[in-house]
Amino acid sequence: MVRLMEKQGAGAARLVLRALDEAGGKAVVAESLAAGLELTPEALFAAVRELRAQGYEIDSRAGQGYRLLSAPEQLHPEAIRALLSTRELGGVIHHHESLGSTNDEAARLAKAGTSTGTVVVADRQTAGRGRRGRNWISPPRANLLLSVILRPRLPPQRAPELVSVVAVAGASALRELGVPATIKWPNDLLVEGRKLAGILLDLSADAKGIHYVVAGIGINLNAKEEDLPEELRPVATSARQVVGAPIPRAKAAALLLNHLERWLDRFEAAGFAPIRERYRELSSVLGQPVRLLEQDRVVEGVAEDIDEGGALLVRLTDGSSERFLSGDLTSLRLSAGVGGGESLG
Ligand code: BT5
Repeated sequence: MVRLMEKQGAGAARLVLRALDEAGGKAVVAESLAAGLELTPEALFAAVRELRAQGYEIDSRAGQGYRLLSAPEQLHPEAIRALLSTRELGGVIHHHESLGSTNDEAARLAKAGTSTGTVVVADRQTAGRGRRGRNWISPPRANLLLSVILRPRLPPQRAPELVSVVAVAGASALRELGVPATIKWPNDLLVEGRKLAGILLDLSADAKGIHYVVAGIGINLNAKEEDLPEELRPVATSARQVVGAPIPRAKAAALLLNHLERWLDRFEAAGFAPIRERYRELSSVLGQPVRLLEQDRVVEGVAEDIDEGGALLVRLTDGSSERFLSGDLTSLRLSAGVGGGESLG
């Protein structure tokens, strides 16, 4: 009885939370939960009440038991803004529980003249986009789905360099969160050869210049392996899987924007050279044998370098060297065969 008494209060709430979290969104019958945790029914009820007061959404239905629906960590604009150290990025933040695509919403806002640096985040996307009609898949409320409106003073043909700026910023933010992310040219962030994040830039420009760029990034923060479709499980990972603890989404969003603004400032002040230098250090493919799919063409060779325009230089098997601005890359050593990278197109 003494042991049961000790487990009341905050300690019991933690135990219940862990058990519900481990159940992975499935209901746990109250009696077995109480018995498994050695709690009295009253202590269990009090623990659930305590968790709800903390903002956990816990569903309870007669006969079915308790089910953890969501954790209190929210992606509210105020939570992100509290952690920002930017001048321009995140000045306005729009948060949506559900959107088709944050990139589409940001493009709509950009077209309507919304200020540079405006951010769109969503808990869930119903039509999340990768490149060339591919999908970006993300379980609700687990990850970061973020787009930001930029209006760089650049000739449109230099816009692909921005993909590298975002990639370097994304990897830097993840590193600050304890995730040793590397870049797979040009727009994937990897850990141990598995895809952790993807970047998608949508550009609106004419011959005179860029109207706007929407820089979108999807980062697997808290997704568990079983949250992803089976075909992605061997090739994808999340920050939580790497560090072994949930990652606060608002903090990740703020870090990303902080790093992005710093790298954009450097890009504006000194051009692509400093970006290129960091990109090369963070690259997971340089020096590696690769297969590159560009439109209908497949080439194999060694990824030699990133040039001063963000293009990949590949030494082909016949000894010649070729420059690629876009394509899907597979590292023949890492064998992380998820849709590789492509610049704007
Ligand atoms: C990308 O395309 O990697 C760019 C993804 C950009 C997503 C963000 S989320 C916020 C913003 N709003 C949007 O609508 N999009 C952006 P690509 O290189 O084409 O890779 C797509 C491929 O990655 C898919 O075909 C899958 O194989 C794989 N994939 C999809 N979801 C994934 C995930 N959660 N984790 C790892 N790989 C994934």
